[in-house]
Amino acid sequence: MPVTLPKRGRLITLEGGEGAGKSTLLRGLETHLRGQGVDLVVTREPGGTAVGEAVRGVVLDAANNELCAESELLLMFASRAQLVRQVIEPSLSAGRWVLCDRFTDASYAYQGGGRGQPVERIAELERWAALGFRPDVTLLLDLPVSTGRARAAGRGEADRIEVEGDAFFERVRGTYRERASADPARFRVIDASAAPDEVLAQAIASMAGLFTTVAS
Ligand code: Z5A
Repeated sequence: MPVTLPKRGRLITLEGGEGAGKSTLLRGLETHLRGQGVDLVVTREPGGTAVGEAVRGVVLDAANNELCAESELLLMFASRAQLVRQVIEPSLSAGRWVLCDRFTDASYAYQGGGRGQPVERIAELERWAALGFRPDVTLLLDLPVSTGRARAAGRGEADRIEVEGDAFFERVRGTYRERASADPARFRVIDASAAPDEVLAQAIASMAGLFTTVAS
């Protein structure tokens, strides 16, 4: 069935804890959205630009265990500042849609909830470095920490953040859920413990409203 696409593109982000199934869902959504005629840019954080990918290498390298929480937060926003200016803003202005694996909510969840960095400092960085960009829709893949960690365990060596304990990931999950409750117009909470096909179906159903939006 033909759909109406808005003139300005839409920013859709995927969030969730470790092993939540974001990469799996991203592949399914990409196929679905392209099938709907959406001109789509798929990207990720940290990363998505040459500078951002270099930053990703630094923040995830388990050998960098001396990296302090403040540097970690600033590096996430250094990557984001590049992505917003080089990829997100130009794409949306050109009417392209952007599907991004993680965005600023991850900084609130991991650096705020997980590491205890002050929320007001993250909010200031969001306004300044990320130009206040907020996604049109954020799909939060929610599942128990133990389930996600069990899925991720089979993947080989843990990165610098994955070595954290369950208490860290419980705080991350709690922060995501609080943010979703506080902004139900933007967040769609998906039961990520369901089978992959069902997770994709939930995500597609939750985004139906985006297509019927009249050009703006
Ligand atoms: N980070 C941060 O701290 N602050 C920030 O601002 C940003 C990021 C932007 C890298 O993120 C790290 O950066 C991340 C947060 C931090 N650290 N941690 N931990 P990432 O998104 O690139 O990496 P990740 O969080 O480690 O994602 P992941 O573990 O790769 O998970 P995923 O992409 O959500 O899952 P997946 O690869 O699709 O699936 C994992 C496994 O489960 C795989 O074997 C699948 O086949 C399986 N799977 C997937 N879906 C299902 C379902 N539905 N049922 C059963 N099995 C499934």
